[in-house]
Amino acid sequence: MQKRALITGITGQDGAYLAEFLLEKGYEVHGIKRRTSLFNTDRIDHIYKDQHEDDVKFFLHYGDMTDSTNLIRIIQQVQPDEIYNLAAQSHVQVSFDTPEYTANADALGTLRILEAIRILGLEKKTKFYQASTSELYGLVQETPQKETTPFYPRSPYAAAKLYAYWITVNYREAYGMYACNGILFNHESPLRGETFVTRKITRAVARIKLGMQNKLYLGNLDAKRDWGFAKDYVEAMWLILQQEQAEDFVIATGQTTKVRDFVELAFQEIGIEILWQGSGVEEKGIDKATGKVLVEVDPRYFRPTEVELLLGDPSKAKVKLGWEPKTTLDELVSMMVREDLKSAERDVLCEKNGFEVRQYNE
Ligand code: NDP
Ligand code: GDR
Repeated sequence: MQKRALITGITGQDGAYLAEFLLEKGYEVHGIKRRTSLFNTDRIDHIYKDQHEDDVKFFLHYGDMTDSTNLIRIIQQVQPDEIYNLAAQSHVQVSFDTPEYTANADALGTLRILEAIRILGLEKKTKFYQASTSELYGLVQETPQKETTPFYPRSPYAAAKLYAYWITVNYREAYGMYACNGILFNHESPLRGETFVTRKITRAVARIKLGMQNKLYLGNLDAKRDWGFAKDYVEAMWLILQQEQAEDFVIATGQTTKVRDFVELAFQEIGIEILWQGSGVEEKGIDKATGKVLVEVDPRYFRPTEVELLLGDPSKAKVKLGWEPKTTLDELVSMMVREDLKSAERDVLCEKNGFEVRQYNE
């Protein structure tokens, strides 16, 4: 029988890849999107069909994680076999500026969905996936980090996700629900939001190459992240919901890389070798061939409390889910720079023809 999935956060990076993945598996896919004043469906437009056509398998519903009445109504209407809760205010630095909203959407939003399942009596029908995060480890207590490593959140975002993690565990234990946490380490792609560090770097590299930007300003160059490819990671989300027992899993590559090394890899893609000069806020990344300063540190991007090192141990996922990452960091960087070069080329064409292009570079 055809399964029905409901994805919150369908317009985000992971929502788009997961929707594609589930449609390929033959699912009927429903997604919740927010009402915005401009279209926010760029990442899923290619899978959206006019609802009047035959054999439509992909549906969008207006909704918001802060509105329980709306979540209950959508879940009642869809009667999903699986819910993937990906919606969140997902930017760590922004969570310091909007801590209450972040807690509302990310922590209480998760509770609202779990309660909706319970209120509607769907505990035995609907499986629940929670998008948990390596940010839970924060000030790390053990390296590499695995399912049993203690948490120490370092941001309003991580503290909100901590609540979401535990309320998921609690509903599993209290009500026998099939509810799981995927503790996913950073995963990136050409669809990554432009203000996360990897995409900010690859986009800047492409724009510098085409003469549309002079410099890239970054914060902490020494932070280390375990970066994987988002498309590989959505498969793990699905696998987590296909097990006999509901359990929590770390999903990671098992490799960690400094932001500065990611910068070097991205510039290598366009044939530029970066040399580093100075230290701390004075540090600069210089083009070895021309001596031009291409990277500078801007303390605006420093966080009040930083997560310095993340390195995941995905052994449990390998053994129990048979999951392993397929894409290397080099392949990921190359793919992201290539895609950003294409969009920078489009921007150049637009500018040449008198159309304004977005200059926002945060
Ligand atoms: P994105 O920021 O790309 O997407 C977040 C999605 O949530 C968007 O669709 C956004 O809508 C939606 N959203 C935000 N607030 C609300 C709200 N109040 N009501 C309804 N929808 C809302 O995140 P990712 O795709 O990268 O991440 C998916 C999930 O996984 C998030 O929960 C994130 O915290 C978590 N995570 C991500 C990791 C990563 O490395 N990418 C690692 C570990 C966990 P809109 O498009 O309108 O903004
Ligand atoms: P993160 O991702 O905080 O790990 O959260 P992000 O890419 O924002 O930062 C990674 C590291 O890079 C450092 N950094 C910068 N970050 C940004 N955004 N902009 C900069 O200019 C910059 N310079 C240096 C940061 O300080 C940090 O150490 C992501 C999100 O997707 C979360 O939702 C998810 O839970 C975690 O990954 C796992």
